[in-house]
Amino acid sequence: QHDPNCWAGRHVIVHLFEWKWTDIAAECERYLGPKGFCGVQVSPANEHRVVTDPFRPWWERYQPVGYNLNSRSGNDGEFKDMVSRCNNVGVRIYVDAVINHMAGAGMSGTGSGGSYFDSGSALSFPSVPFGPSDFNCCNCAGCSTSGCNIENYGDVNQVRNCRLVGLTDLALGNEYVRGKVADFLNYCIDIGVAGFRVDASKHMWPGDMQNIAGRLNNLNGAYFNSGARPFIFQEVIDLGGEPIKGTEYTGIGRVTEFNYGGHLGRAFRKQFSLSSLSNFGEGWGMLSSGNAVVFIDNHDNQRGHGAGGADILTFYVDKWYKMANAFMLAHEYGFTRLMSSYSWDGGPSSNDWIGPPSDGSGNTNYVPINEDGTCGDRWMCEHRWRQIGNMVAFRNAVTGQGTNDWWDNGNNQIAFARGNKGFIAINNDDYNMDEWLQTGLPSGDYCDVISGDVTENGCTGTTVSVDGNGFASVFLSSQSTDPVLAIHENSKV
Ligand code: LM2
Ligand code: CA
Repeated sequence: QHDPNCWAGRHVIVHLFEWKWTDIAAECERYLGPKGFCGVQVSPANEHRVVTDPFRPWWERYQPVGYNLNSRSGNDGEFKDMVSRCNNVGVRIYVDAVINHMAGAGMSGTGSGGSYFDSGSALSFPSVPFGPSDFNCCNCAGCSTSGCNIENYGDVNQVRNCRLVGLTDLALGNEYVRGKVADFLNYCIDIGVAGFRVDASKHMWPGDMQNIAGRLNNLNGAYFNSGARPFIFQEVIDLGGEPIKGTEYTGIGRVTEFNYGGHLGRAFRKQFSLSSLSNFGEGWGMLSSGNAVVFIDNHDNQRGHGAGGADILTFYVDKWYKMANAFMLAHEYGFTRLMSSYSWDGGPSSNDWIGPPSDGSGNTNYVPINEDGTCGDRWMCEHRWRQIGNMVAFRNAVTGQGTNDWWDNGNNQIAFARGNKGFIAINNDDYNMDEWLQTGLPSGDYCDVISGDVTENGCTGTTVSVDGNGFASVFLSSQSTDPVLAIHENSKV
């Protein structure tokens, strides 16, 4: 199902990567709700392996041990409290559903919820329970590689029936497995979640996913309209060149459009000019807008995991990152997701495994909020950067409007309007932008939400005067740390 079930007028979600449930609940109440966010993608909520070598990497959460809600982010009670508190302030929760596989093969131990598992030949996960017959066979007709692993992305059967990086691959064609997975997702739905980011969707047959989606309950009537269905967005990395296409999954729900962040990364890195973005979107061979979830970076490609990472912009290149996120939130295409990260030693190109800020035992730290609204410890909180967070209200204001009055200088200076609701200008050239441009907006004084905030005392940044014909003077110095200007109907002062 393609509708994210947002509160009316809300259109942006944020991935609070590795945050604890208690912190997310607080963030909904103190920031996300007031700023008009639609929702939060949370890290996997179910029991997972506790990996000690390397020490407590973030990726341990992509190795399920069971479907109880005891994870590094908190326990079942904390999860329920978060879902209710977030829903109460109009912020939805989307769970990262890891259902293609269980833990990496050849391990045994105790998971984050205390459950025993053995992913060796016993293939035993008693917490669910899953046993050997619940996994895809290997060295068999289904998966013919000798090591049971995916070796060739050109072979559809391998990609879906063999093991992704050694992760024990569930037989999602089996009635029993489908039932257990659906029970897990329904448990989350009944608590009040609004939908799922479906991990590793490329590695599951669309028919299996369709079957499981059909087993899902309607959303919880305490928070959602009666009959509302869970939002499903599927993680399929389709950069072309492989037989599996994102469009195989669009009948079930939305699909992550990985080309989007790649294109914008290359554009802002000046591999081609911003002016060529005038027809950005479906014309670029990407999914249709209603099928796409778009983002500048995600937890994988910001650290070189997954595919297509080289051109991706992250908080490590903050100037371009802010510019690209502003473009994304101003632009019509797709359903938008922001990334909220933590920094790590050696980043961005080394120590890609390092887990969230934590104590010596690997317990995740809470997220301290500084006086100025930024976050402490190593939490980056890109979603709280003024230049990004303020664009959420821009997108909420302009959603439903077309794009008009596109202007560019043939190079890296662009501007466009969204109906009569919002206007943005961006200068990525190394000379100033100084133009008299049509904003589409009614006459008045508007606060540029990139350089400042609208407060009771007016605008703390640049005020832009729009004349009776909709024109305004736009000056963006190439020396500015934020060569972007954005005004919208709700930033009128
Ligand atoms: C995803 N989407 O499809 C996630 O976004 C991605 O982060 C997950 O991989 C992947 N699919 C599987 O859920 C991550 C990480 C891998 C890591 C796995 C499992 O990118 O590096 O693999 O989670 O934790 C790790 C080791 C790998 C090892 C594997 C199995 O890095 O070397 O392979 O565990 O033990 C033998
Ligand atoms: Ca599979």
